[in-house]
This record gives sequence, C-alpha cells and structure tokens, in this order.
Amino acid sequence: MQLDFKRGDFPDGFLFGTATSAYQIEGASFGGAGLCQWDIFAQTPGNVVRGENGAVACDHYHRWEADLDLVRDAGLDSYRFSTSWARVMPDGKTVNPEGLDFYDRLVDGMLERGIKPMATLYHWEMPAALQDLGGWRNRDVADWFADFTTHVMTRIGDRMHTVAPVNEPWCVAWLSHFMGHHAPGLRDIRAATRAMHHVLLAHGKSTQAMRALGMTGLGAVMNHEYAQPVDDTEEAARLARIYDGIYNRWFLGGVFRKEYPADIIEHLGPHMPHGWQDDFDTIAQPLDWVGINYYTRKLIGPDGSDLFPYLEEREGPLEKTAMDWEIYPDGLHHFIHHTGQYTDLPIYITENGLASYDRVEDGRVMDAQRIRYLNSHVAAVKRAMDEGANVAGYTIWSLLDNYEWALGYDKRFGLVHVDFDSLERTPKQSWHALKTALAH
Ligand code: PNW
Repeated sequence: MQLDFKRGDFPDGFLFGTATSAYQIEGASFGGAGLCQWDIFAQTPGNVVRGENGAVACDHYHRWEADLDLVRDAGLDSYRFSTSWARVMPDGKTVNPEGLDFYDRLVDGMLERGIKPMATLYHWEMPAALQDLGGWRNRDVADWFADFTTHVMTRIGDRMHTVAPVNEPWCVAWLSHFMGHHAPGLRDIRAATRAMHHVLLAHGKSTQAMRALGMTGLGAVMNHEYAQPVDDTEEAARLARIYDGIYNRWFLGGVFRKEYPADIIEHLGPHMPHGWQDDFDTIAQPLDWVGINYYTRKLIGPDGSDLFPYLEEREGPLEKTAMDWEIYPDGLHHFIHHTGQYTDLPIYITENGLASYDRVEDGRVMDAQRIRYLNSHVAAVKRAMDEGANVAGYTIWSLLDNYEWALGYDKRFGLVHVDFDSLERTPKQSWHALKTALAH
C-alpha cells in the first residue's frame, strides 16, 4: 500500500518532517535530569495506565544517532524535537551541563544528516521543584521560563531552523489544570484560567529572550480540535462555541489580537489574575510562523450541570483511531483557514497523525490505517494551499512509538515500531511508503 501524494505535488522548499518530544522518548532517568511533574504525576495510582512513566521510554538518550538515521532515511527534511526543562535545569535553578551537551550533539547530528532542526522548548516536563512553587499558576513562571530559554538557546540557538517556546498551550493549561488528565492533574477553574494566561506570558517572555540573542525563526504551536454540536439544537451550538473558544480562539486571540474572546472572558473573567490586560504587549511578540497541531474533532453536548463550561464530549459516528479519536481531515483544512484569519504568517502543520492498531506479518509492521490517515490529511493541506493558504510544511506525529502520557505505552503513534522490552526499532509500512513518496 502506497501514499497517494509525492514531494513534487508541493512547492519547492515545502518541508516534510516528523516530531517527537523529550519526555516521551528520551528516558528521563538518564544524564542527570531532575524529576519533572510527569514523574510525580505518574506515581499517583489512577493518573496513568499501569502507573507508567518516562524513566526509560525509548532510550533515545542513548540511541539518538540511529533514530536520526531513521529520520534521514525516510527522506524527511525536518525533525521537530523538544528540550526537557528538567534535564537542563534539574532543580529548576541550576544548569546541568550534561543536559545542554546532549541537545548540542543532537542538533549537530541533525545538521550532519541534512535535517532541519525545529525545536520546542517546553513539551511539558516542568521541573518538580518549580511545580512545587505553583507551576503554571504562579506568575513568576514566565521569568523562570525565559531564564531556561536563555540557557538553552545560548547553546543551540545558532543552529535552529525554527523554535516554538511552548507546545500546545491548551494542553498545558486546560487539559492539565481543569480536566485533570495531564500533570499536575488539577480540576480547578481558577488554576486553569491562570495557567491559560501565564502560559502565554511565558511564551512572550521566552520570545523576547530569544530576540535578545538575535534569533529568528520564532513561532507558536497551537493545538486545535474541531467542535461539532452533537445535534441541531441551539444549546448544542452554544456549547460547541464555548468549546471552540477555550480550545481554538483563546490562545490565537492573545498572541495575534492582543485580546481574549469576549464570549469566554464573560465566564473566566472573575478568575483572571490582576492586571491581565496589561500583559498583551508582552504576549503578542512579533513572530515568524505559526504552528497547528491537529488530530480530531469532538462532538459536544450539554453535561446537564449548571457549572461552566456545561459541556461534555460525546461518542461520534466516524471511523476512529486507537485513541478512539474520530478521523476528520476536513478539520485540518478548517483550522488552516481559521489560523489565516488571525495572521498571514507561514503556517507549519507541526503535528498530525494517529495511534494505530499495528499488525506484525513476517517481521513486517503493517499500519494501513496510518497510510490512509496521512493520505486524507495531506490532501486537506493541499486543498487549503490550492485555495491560497500559506503552508510551509507538514510534520507527522511521531517518529517512534512512545510514551503517550496518561495512556502509557499502549498507544502507538510511530512511523517506526518500538518493542518496549528490547527497545528494538522496526520501520512500519507507513515509513516505507513515506520514503517512496518523498524520494527526490
Ligand atoms: C499532542 N487531548 O497532545 C502532543 O503534542 C503529543 O505529545 C501527543 O503525543 C499527541 O498529541 C498525541 O496525543 C495531546 O486529550 C494530548 O485532547 C492529548 C490531547 C490533545 C493533544
């Protein structure tokens, strides 16, 4: 089974890439890294499937050279990776030289292989010591994060193709502080609201710190889910609009319009930190690109409560992935144009992909659903570009099967299969198909 697109269908310079994140692949117990909030979160029964954590993960810390070979050999142009805050600053204050050395080697390894480095500074491993001080609820987090930014980028900032300070502000704030699904596992509207603001303040201060180092190629990575009303009632439409506001309009509004959506502020205003309106000049730093992470849509209906946001997600009718996420490529097309309403900066699709049920046949790993998913989503990108959208690249989540957060090692997002006993890597059918599609 082959992919039905090829490199030549896209403009010269369009980047096909793949993405990972530090905690999900490196092995958090190696190289002098400090404990992060995910190590702590995973210790409490019920938070993560089987209590699994990222202590070893894919052992990328020791196997990074072979992993970068897999990126190059697939014919990919770029590799989106992240730098662990707890590896670089184990106690949140002091720098661990081994941590910086690791990212220095990794970036050189990409350049030696002709791969463009796309860095994310924060993909969720806050040092436990900083979480103890309130983490994203504490306004000082923005200064802590700017400090971390300066340490990392003083070392590797001269070799970046792109950098984003924060991966997915919605997950950092809402999923982790209101829904409680990710570390630190809070279910608190006030904590979530503060995190929603502080994460953007941190984005702004981190961007300023990188500009002070003379860097370009700076962006922001948003994640989006298409909010579909569960039926044609006015109530469902109203609730889907609330979901859309928190998820898809809040963070773009702060970064590109110096405002939060009025229909959401109406509800969250009382929980906002003092003086929040004065922070937009820091938050809305000029950027060079914007990223979209997109996976699925959600069906939204009333939850029967009188507590904001009054909504719940319902089971949908479309084909699903192993995450039970509906496959809905029109949503990616939608969010490319939606982003275009906020900015005309180049757009990177910084994550798109699925967890698949893989079949092993004669030592080959078959993931036909991934090939179909990539076909339909790349076609959605192409359609938006044909309509005038400014898309500069498409990045597949993920290179390797890895630690899928609260779902542990069960969910397989990789182009490359990982046996979590032997840690052996086996490129899947989709990896081989990609290699054919991307050949020059
Ligand atoms: C993204 N949700 O996260 C992340 O950037 C990756 O680290 C992750 O592995 C990937 O998507 C697949 O899940 C999300 O529950 C995790 O709504 C969870 C949600 C959204 C995004």
